[in-house]
Amino acid sequence: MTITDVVVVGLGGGGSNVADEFSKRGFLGVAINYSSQDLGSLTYVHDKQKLLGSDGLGHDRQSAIELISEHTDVLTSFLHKHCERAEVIIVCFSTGGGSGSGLSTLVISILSNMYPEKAVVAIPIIPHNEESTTALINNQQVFEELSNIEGICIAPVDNQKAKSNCLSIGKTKIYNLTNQSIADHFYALYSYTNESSKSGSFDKKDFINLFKQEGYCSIAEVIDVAYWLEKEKLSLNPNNMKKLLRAVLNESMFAPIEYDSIGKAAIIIDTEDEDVIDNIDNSIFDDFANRPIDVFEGIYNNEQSNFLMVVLTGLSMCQTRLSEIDAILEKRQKELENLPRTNTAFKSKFSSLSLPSNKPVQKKEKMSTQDILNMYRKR
Ligand SMILES: Nc1nc2c(ncn2[C@@H]2O[C@H](COP(=O)(O)OP(=O)(O)OP(=O)(O)O)[C@@H](O)[C@H]2O)c(=O)[nH]1
Ligand SMILES: [Mg+2]
Repeated sequence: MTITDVVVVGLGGGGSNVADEFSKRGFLGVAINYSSQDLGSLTYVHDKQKLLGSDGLGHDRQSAIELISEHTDVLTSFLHKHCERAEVIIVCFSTGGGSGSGLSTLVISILSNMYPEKAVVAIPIIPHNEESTTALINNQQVFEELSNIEGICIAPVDNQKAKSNCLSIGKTKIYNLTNQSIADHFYALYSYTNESSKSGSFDKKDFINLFKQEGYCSIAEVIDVAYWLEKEKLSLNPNNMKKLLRAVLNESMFAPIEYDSIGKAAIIIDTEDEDVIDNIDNSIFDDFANRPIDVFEGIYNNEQSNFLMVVLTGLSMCQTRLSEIDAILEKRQKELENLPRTNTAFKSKFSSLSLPSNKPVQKKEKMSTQDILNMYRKR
């Protein structure tokens, strides 16, 4: 059965690929794009909207807005059709391209204006450090625009994380790994809202309230707590669980977080090992400047599981990551300034050389296709 209380809207190529992964896991997912090829490559989304005016925008995010200005009702009625019944609306897009990046803040503003009572979660995908200057500039523009929209939750995914974690694998695999990992996190969290527990359940209202929090979001998921502790050479105690959380956040697909404020948090613990449960308490938030205003807990005792998930919302903007991109852009600007003026004129010393065998070309009368055809016709 399709999950309809959480709807995922994918914008542009990258964003729609993420929406496709959500749909594969049972969420209602839809895609919006200028490119029919990109839309054609999706397998699981429930509906697609091709926008008119162009077939892809070649990283020009400004024209996404200009082109949509003639057809805004197409966009709003598509959004209304799919988001009306949802409680949480997730909007995925890459910030570096043209279509998704250009449409993103418009779509998010339309949605939060149309549904002030719903949780709107933006998932912007930040380009990695080696990407084009245009991609990096587009990213900075999107984050400036996002910071002017009130009341939304922003979970920034960072392609640089996957690139640094898996140095030897190609671009497509990096994208797939990242997309799957985002959808897996949300699916795992959502799935717990259907499970009951004597020790405290994380229910659907908790899920919704968690994402209604304004600010930035990150998710740390530990499939096997014992394995991670061993890997980090840590024994089981509350202080080390805090270190574990920090290490897992560092390795996640999400952009590096800031520790200067936190709004809400969810802690899901699923293990039969009571020691693990007893060693996780609110001291895991000691690294933050304040304690969360609300913590939603879900404690489950499924056999053979040793699972921990911590979701943080209401964090500060990912300043460190955005400043890093500013520094790269500054360096590239200096490189451009020091470049000699691009020379496009070419003059060869030999362009008018006449070879001995060169006979002047005799001007021939142009033949019609019928004449050529006649030459080959059987007489
Ligand atoms: N994680 C992830 N990143 C992607 C994926 N596809 C593209 N990207 C990133 O997105 C950027 C390119 O944006 P796209 O989403 O392809 O662009 P678009 O929104 O379709 O816009 P145009 O094609 O320029 O009109 C690149 O900088 C990549 O960093 C994907 O499937 N997963
Ligand atoms: Mg595209």
